[in-house]
Amino acid sequence: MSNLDIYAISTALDNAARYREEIDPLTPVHGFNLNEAYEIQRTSIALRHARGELPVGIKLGFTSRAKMIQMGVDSLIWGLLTDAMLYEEGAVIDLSDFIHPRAEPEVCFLTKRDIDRPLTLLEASSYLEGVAPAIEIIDSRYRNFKFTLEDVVADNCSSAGLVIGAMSRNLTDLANLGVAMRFNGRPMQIGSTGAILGDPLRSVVQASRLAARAEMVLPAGSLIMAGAATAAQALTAGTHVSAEVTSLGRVEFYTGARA
Ligand code: OOG
Ligand code: MG
Repeated sequence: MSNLDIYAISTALDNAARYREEIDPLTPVHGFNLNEAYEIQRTSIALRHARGELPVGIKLGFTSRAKMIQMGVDSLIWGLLTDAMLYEEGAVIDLSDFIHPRAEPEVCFLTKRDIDRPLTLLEASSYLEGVAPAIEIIDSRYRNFKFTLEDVVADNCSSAGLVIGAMSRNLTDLANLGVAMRFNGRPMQIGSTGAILGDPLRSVVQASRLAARAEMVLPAGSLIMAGAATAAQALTAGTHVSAEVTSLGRVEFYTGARA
């Protein structure tokens, strides 16, 4: 048994997110393992729930090579989403809500049945209500976005913001759709949904396995962020940010000036 102070570490990460103050990576000092990192993640999200934030679903991270290479990390991870992370589509998002935010184009699923066991790829779509183009705003609480796998898991996989476009029921043929993220109309990241585990539906399969392993039921009506199709791009003030996924449509927001 380690005598790791899970609660103290969770509180430090929660405070870093709440007060937008970056911190040094924690593993060099505390040396926790992956299981402990997920325990820290759950404990720090419990602090948000205690303040009234509601669970809205989960996100997967490092489901694409582009992201693994950008961040120097090579395992699929997952984090917990709350309603406080949701921003309205088309909104002006104040960058002073964040430390050093980056945007990445994703697809987001909405579930229609409880996911309470590991699913196969064939059954995944029958658990889904719809799919939408989405932009995730990530904001590592660690200085310069530098972390180990355990650090980023403890930090709830850098989760900070979500902008989700209109849901479509077209859940077939998601495996090779064009993805383009534009800043002020200029293409910044171009890719394909195929970059997400070969088919973003596989993110639903992975989510079902991870939830089952954690003995967690993902209730009907949950969001599942499939993971970025491309590398993330740093956000600056005064930018119109859009992500377009062929046949699913476009999602957009604006960045407001820092205070
Ligand atoms: C971790 C989050 C990874 C994704 O879509 O791959 C992620 C990070 O890059 O800071 O959200
Ligand atoms: Mg992401």
